[in-house]
Amino acid sequence: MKRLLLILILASAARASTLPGFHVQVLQGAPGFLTSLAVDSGGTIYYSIKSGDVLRLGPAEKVAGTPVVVAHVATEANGNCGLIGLALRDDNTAIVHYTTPAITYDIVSAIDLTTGAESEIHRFVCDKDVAERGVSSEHHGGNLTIAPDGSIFLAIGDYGMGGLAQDPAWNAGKLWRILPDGSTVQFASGFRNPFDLAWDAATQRVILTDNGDAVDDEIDVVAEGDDCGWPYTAGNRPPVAGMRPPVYTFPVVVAPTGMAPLSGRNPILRRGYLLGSYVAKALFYVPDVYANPVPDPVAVIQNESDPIIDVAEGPDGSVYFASGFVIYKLIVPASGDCNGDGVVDAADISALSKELSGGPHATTSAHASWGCDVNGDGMIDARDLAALAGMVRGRAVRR
Ligand SMILES: [Ca+2]
Ligand SMILES: [Ca+2]
Ligand SMILES: [Ca+2]
Ligand SMILES: [Ca+2]
Repeated sequence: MKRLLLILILASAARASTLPGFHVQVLQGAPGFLTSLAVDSGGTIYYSIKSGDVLRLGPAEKVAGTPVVVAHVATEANGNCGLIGLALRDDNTAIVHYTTPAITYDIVSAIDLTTGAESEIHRFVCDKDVAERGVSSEHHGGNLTIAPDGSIFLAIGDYGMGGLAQDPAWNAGKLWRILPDGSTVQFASGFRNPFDLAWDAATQRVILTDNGDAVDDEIDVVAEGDDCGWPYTAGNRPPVAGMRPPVYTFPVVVAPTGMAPLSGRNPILRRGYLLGSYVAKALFYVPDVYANPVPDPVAVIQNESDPIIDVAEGPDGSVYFASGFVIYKLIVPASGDCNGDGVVDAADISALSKELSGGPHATTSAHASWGCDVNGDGMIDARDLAALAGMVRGRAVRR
């Protein structure tokens, strides 16, 4: 049975297509529907399962054995509800977001990863008029992110009732900041269903994706006090005065899921963001959300057999992502491996010369592998050729 499961997992990974030189390595299957993924400073993976378990998976470099359940929260998997978000505050504390079984509250709790003990931080009432009544399982947002000052950011979707996103009396359709003292601030409003977010401390902005109801999946750069427009406008629909338009609207429905900011530690995916997608079953790379216009996200992986739910960067720059059922590592091309065959040698010099025959261009529009960007500055140009020649000569001398 175990062997059959492994074969099925390997077979499904093999169906995905990646850009040249990128590879996908299966780490392990998840014992339930995975909703979020995080990596601690030692490379240990933590993840959440919709039905309420928080699991630990050894240092990712030597994954072995079975994942360990470190905690369970009182929730029920139901539609968009259950244990729907997890982030690490430090190596011993996860912050989780889940709904109560009757969908009466969205709860944010701290989980002690050694003892499994839960301490509630805040509960957002769902139906503000009659708490016991609860609300629909649609659109409760999901993942959280933690700012360097200890603030927790999370979004709660509109529960499938657009008007609530504009009603200041309801928690729905809002982006929340929970300060380290436990107080809450409504950071922004006008959202439909943002599943994940990141905090950019340098610009004091929240970067998030909002799932549209038509062809209007968005990337938003959100400042405190913004109204991001839902349900009065969305995507490329006419702007509404005073409402913050998205910085990017996907031209097709992708249903964005988890996202990860890149720290500069990965040799190829250095800056910007990685985004998962439910419908496109793709992992997108977004190099710069501040560019005007924001360039089209590039699918590093697409046609996965299952939706991609979350993505995270490890302490050494390794990228991990997960479908609802399997955790993977993304292997990027080595710097200098321009033809994407896994080695850096003289053949890459000819591949890079050929790549450059049409002139310098962005790494994201490489015909060959992104490893052609030898110095990792986002452009493939003559400086990369000089750097590669130096690398290949250096290796020949060492031999
Ligand atoms: Ca919007
Ligand atoms: Ca996430
Ligand atoms: Ca090569
Ligand atoms: Ca370059």
